Amino acid sequence: MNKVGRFIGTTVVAMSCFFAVESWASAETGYDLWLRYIPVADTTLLAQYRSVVTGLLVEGDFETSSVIRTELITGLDGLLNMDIPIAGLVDREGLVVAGTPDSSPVIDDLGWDADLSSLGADGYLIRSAVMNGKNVTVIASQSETGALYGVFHFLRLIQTEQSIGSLNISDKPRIKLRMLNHWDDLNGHVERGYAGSSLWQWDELPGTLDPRYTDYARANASLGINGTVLNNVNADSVSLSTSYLQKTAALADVFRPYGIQVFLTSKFSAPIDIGGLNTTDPLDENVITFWQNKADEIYRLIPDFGGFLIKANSEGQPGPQDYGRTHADGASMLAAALAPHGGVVAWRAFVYNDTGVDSDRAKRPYKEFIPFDGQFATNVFIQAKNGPLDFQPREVPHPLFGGMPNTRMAAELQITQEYLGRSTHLVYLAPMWKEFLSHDTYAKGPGSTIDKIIDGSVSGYSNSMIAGVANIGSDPNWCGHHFAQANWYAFGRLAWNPDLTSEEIADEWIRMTWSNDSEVVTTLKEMMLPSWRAVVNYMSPLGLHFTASKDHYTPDPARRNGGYIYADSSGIGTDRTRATGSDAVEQFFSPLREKYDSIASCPEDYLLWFHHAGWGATMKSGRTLWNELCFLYYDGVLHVTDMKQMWGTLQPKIDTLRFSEVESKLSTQETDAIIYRDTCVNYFQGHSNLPIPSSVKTMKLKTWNERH
Ligand code: BDP
Repeated sequence: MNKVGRFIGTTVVAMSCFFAVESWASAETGYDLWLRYIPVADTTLLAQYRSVVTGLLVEGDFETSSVIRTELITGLDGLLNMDIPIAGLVDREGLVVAGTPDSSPVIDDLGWDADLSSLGADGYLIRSAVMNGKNVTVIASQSETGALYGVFHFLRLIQTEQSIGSLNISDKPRIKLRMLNHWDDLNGHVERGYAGSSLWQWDELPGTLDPRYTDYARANASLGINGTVLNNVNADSVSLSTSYLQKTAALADVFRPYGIQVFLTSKFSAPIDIGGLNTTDPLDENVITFWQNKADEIYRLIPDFGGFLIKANSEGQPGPQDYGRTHADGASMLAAALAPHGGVVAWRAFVYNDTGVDSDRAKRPYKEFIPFDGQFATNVFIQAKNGPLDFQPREVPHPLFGGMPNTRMAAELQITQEYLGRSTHLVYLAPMWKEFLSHDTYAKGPGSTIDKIIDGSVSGYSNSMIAGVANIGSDPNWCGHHFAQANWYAFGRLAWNPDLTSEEIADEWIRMTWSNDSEVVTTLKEMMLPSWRAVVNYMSPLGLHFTASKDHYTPDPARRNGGYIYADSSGIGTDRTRATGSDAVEQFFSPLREKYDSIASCPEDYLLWFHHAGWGATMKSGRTLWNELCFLYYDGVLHVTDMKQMWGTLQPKIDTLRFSEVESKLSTQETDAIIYRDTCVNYFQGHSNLPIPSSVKTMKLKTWNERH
């Protein structure tokens, strides 16, 4: 049994005999994620690693020191396929020494304090060094959590078969709060969850702690994720009742040694729902007192509680506007209750009530929030989705990023594939997030990219936050689709370092999750890297949006033709131009505003987001718009067929269960992608009255790179 077998889900461990667990583990269910720690396959490298690593020295008796020790033992025993001895002092060549100057006298003796302090609490150094005349590898940080991050980095080097002979690595996160948002209801249902039920067993808490909580924390810590919102943004006030806070405190105790803070959503009407008041007006004295008392109670139970995530006056949720107050009034009141304890408020900007704000929904969040720029307390983040609508397969970046220079802006990305094929379609989301993070808003001139807005550097803020709506559930493989794990992974890695490329992240993830075999690595990259473009193409290319039915999975372009698609006999797309449309372009800074406004300069990926373009318009490829649309829909499906074939070639190199599970998902994806394509193309054809070009129908299966 591989070493990580001991982390296998409790329920199964509890219910099964040893052999059942053994076969489940050896069948590789995907439970181990990217932390499989199987022996290094390359024997030359294995010998080298064994000569560099001969033992461990982890001083310190903090809870996190013990996590570090366990992780290093589990990881190195597994990867090097030997029992790694634990040393009490530097007594031989080849020790791995991990910790902080505070917890480890030998690290303290190195005198690295200046270097460590420049890396902040979460940053770390990994260096090959000499101690007492012996060659050692030191993983050091100012904080135990930072040292744990360094340990995961070190293990990753071995997992991905890199050299560890002469290391001089320093790393630190760009963004301070790297959060998962769980949209989990208290009854176990996960809103937009496609991987089973919630991980949190509220009925059993606080008495029973599913060891899966520890594995969850461990996986997150391996990526540097340091915060988790446990419950749904469509909140239930019961989560703030004393008995539920005790349950949350038990989870916080499990997560703390892994450097993870817990947060909760709170319903704005909690003072009425559980406080016995008849108002929730944020300026009402009793309401203010309710929240202060609630905050005091929470911090008595959870001293490092992170804060609240709030969805207010959105999709029927209560909020300050119900009392004629503003987002700033609501957020400030909650922020004041949390401030004495060091907590923060993430106030969501996902609002689109049509109360005379604007007839174009895409313009509403911006118009609703812009007036309050500069009015939010320093412990408030405005958390906006990547685009102004709602996690569409591709969105134009949200104009609020850059639009609110005097506000701490947090980005909300969606890891769960609500509109992107749920856990059925293989879609690697890093390229989408990279497009968003590297988008230049021009807010303060060129270079005002969204990653620099979120990390606080554009406005000079030290506090910063990024959130990902989790795709995690109780399924054995956590995410429903083995490849959906890559999106959890990619989110965490980008939250730590937005400069990493999609390819670098895919490379790491593939090597750790599947194999270091070069054919596997190359093939899986060819599958994954274009997969987001492919799904955009077979669902809603060229800036189309809201082509899905109410279930957000099956196609139904007719449903929102009136509101967002606007296909008619003259053309297709939403007119958001200045002269003839909703003028959504004015929410962007120059030169983007002009670029988007003109059909000639608008990027084709956003064309139908901003323009109602004629069917005969000429595209960069030389095709007409109609022909291009058909090409893209067919092209998207071809990539899925291509992925199926590529996956098939890897059968001899992939473990049985995971191979067949992915194979079956790819077949469904292909069937459903064809349905999506045909439904959309046929519907649009009813408006264009043009034939689907035969060249498109007979396009040959070639790899993505050859077709483009
Ligand atoms: C939409 C989801 C809905 C969420 C909402 C939100 O369909 O389930 O509650 O976003 O973000 O995308 O609040």
